[in-house]
Amino acid sequence: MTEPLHVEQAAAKLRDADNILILCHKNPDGDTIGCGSALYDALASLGKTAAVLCADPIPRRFRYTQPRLFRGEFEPSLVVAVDVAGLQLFGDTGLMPAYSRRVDLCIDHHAGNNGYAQYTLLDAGAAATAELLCEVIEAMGVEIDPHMADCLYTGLATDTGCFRFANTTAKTHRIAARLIEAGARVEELNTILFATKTRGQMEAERMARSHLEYALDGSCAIIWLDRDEIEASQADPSDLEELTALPIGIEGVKIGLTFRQQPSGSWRVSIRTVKGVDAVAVARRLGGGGHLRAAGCELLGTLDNAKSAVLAEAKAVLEDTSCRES
Ligand SMILES: [Mn+2]
Repeated sequence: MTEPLHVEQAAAKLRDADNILILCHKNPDGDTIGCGSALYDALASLGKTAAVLCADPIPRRFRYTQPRLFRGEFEPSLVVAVDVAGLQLFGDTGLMPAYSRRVDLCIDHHAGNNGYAQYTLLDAGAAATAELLCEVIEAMGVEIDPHMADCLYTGLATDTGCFRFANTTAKTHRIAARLIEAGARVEELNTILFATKTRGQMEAERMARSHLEYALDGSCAIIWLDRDEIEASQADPSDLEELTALPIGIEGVKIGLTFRQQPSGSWRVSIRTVKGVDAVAVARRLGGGGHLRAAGCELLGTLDNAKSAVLAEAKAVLEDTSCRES
């Protein structure tokens, strides 16, 4: 069982420690990387030795966060995880397995966090771990400098889809305002994060759009990319995540499905839904999971079989939804 902490207690643990290792989740996003980099800076400003460890490379678009990466140069006395909801999300490459089983402190905002750390600071109402970490850093007595502000803003902006998703609260905006006052480069960051695509990403999008099809009387839209196309696009795997916003963005569509073939040949399915339609319910009986409006699963076999299996679940969920509405 993990022991829950509040912000001041988590800040005290960090202030009292030295040789601190910060762990991010695999397939790193802007929140985990932004938090890792900002926490490193905050600890370094207090004269502490610290470093960041992630099982996967840092995506190019986040390279400005410049996390100081761990290469085994010190023996950690405190291991802190940021934005990691469960042990399975650490990944198992490189040095990670040696540390992911002994996490002392977890700072997170996922309601499903399974309490793997000795101590946990969890606020499921926070839009991003960055929202929570901003308060922890201030409670540590550290003044947020412009680079920390950039990193924390990256976490807030990416987890809220640039302050558009339902998780965005008045507090999210108040924290963002503090970060802007501390020097976050809002225009530059939003251009990098939301208005720029790599050529690989554009190429993948072109191919995925060419496969667009509708099902279930137009209430469902599907795009897909097979392995050959993904490789031909030369897109970074993390760049393909944005494709999942395309089918659900079409007027009248209630369930958007994106099928991506994995190196093993299986199909990774991303399920996005409009408000009132439960994405997890579509994924659950296929062995997947996720959030209310964004879920996923992975299926073996041919694309046609995978599509039929998901569409059968989607149909059941839509029928169930319309029953409840009428
Ligand atoms: Mn997050």
